Amino acid sequence: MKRLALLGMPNTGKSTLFNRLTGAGARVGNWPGMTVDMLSAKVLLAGGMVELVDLPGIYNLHGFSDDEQVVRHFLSSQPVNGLVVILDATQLDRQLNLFLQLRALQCPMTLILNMADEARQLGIHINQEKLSAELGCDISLVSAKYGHGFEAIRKALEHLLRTAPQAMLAHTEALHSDEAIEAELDRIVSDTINTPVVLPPNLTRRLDRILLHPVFGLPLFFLSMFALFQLVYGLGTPLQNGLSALLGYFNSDVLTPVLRHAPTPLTSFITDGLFNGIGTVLSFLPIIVLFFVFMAIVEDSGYLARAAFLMDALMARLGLDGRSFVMQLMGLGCNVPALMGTRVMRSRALRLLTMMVIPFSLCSARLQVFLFFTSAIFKPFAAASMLFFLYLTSFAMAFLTALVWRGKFRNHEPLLLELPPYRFPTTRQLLVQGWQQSGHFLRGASGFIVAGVVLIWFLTHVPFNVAPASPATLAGHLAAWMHPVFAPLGINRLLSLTLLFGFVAKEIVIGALAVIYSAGEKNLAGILAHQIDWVQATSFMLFTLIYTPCLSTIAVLKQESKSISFTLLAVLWPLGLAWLVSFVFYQTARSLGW
Ligand SMILES: Nc1nc2c(ncn2[C@@H]2O[C@H](COP(=O)(O)OP(=O)(O)OP(=O)(O)O)[C@@H](O)[C@H]2O)c(=O)[nH]1
Ligand SMILES: [Mg+2]
Repeated sequence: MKRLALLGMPNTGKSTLFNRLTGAGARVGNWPGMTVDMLSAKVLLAGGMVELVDLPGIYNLHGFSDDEQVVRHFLSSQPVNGLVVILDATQLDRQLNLFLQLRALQCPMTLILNMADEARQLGIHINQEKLSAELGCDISLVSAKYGHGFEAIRKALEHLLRTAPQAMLAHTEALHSDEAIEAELDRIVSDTINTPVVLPPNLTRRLDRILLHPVFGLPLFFLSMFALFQLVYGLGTPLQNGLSALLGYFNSDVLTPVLRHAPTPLTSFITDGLFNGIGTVLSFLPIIVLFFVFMAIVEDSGYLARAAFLMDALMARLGLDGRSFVMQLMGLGCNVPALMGTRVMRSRALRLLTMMVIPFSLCSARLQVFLFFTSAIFKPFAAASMLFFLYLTSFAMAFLTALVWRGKFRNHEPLLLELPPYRFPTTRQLLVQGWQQSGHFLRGASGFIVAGVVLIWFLTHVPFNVAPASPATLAGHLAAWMHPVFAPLGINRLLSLTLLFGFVAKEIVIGALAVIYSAGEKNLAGILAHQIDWVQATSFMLFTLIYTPCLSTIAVLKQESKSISFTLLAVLWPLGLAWLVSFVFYQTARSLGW
């Protein structure tokens, strides 16, 4: 199959274009370094299937951060029929440099100038014909986000495929002199691009005057994050209640009548195991979807890059930088992509230290556990405050970790960060991102949840002749064995079992509880409120927050660090910290008579 690769500087809209052309769901965001790995998809061009590859953005061909290596490795190991270079039409004076470097690779190529809408707004005029003649290459001026110019793109790609029948490897070692490129660049830019001397006062500059304010900038940022979370729960909770009521009807009016004549263990397996376990997890879906949609707004607006800028000074004191903070925010969705996002960091020490702190970020899987526990144990106002306290704790643990380990991972690289203009996501983008991310959450969760729920049902129901989840079951023995470790934390036997399963994935925790107590979501909350008090619940939540997020993060930690000893450290340190924090909290609370 023929293959075309999308190449360009970070944040030029490669993934947006890729998604539009192929219908794929690559992550898009107004943040240089959104894509850190290659992604490919097929598209029908000139009557044949063609593989299109979306690559991380690169500033030049000599870069040595891990995402830039991905590109170099791809070019030198995978034959391509042509390169599709995508540049930001508003920054051609800076970006054409990359095109000239790529041209030296002697692959057939076509050039796409994206962000035509922004260029027009800024009053930038590009003489396409002249530029095309100067560069000796087809040029299309498009707007990937709004779908303008796709006819031209398809024609250009088909033309590229016709002129390049043979797939070939790019010569990434090709020699070229940067100085010669600079001189050529200056001449081309002044001949073909007309930029107004005074840029019109645009929205970005006006907004930044407020949002990057030296004093109010940071409080404003935290205030908006706080408002965002309020909105997610405010909108999500009624939806969640609706969904769990629906699931309840399904259980009482469909499942129970259908299973009336089935043997008892089978009924128990299906209703107490599969249905309660999976249904309880499913009822959190509305909140998770909303959460991802709102995060997509934050990511796509460009506010994330501002957060990095605002937090940089503070993070530098911890041995991190502004980007580490942004990765932590991305980790609120899921830690795995956030860990991979650290590939944009060149300094290995900085990268490792950032990877140490990301797993403390309270991801959507843990959020689900806390939503459940706080609403079961606390009154509404206290529940919201508790949740907020857990978010604060997650940042406190991350900062503490950085402080403790910054001596081991010393970083000397200053932060150079581009602040992209503010952009407002289209509804289409929001829907696609919300759908993709939640789909990812569900797919990742579903396998684990079903397997975990089935396993827990067996452990808590075998042998069949004793009461489920009693000390005589397999689960009872396991819990007795773990008891000495968890008793000083006020975590009872059954809860300690869920922690064991939570090590695999936090999505399992609530499903596991539902199976252990043989109860659907509503009843489970009542049972829990009876069995444990708020001190025990808080101790359990603190432990859940701090210890290892899931097996997937461990796998990614290993893959990205390529070091077993680092991975061990990144697993054992939070485990120890979790125990210590819960211990101190529980013992202090009890000694105060709470
Ligand atoms: N105004 C405007 N914004 C666009 C256009 N195309 C993409 N964007 C926005 O530009 C930002 C970056 O888009 P991405 O597709 O993630 O860029 P990328 O080149 O894949 O970035 P990296 O993966 O970081 O290299 C997002 O906020 C997009 O919504 C466009 O034609 N016009
Ligand atoms: Mg991308």
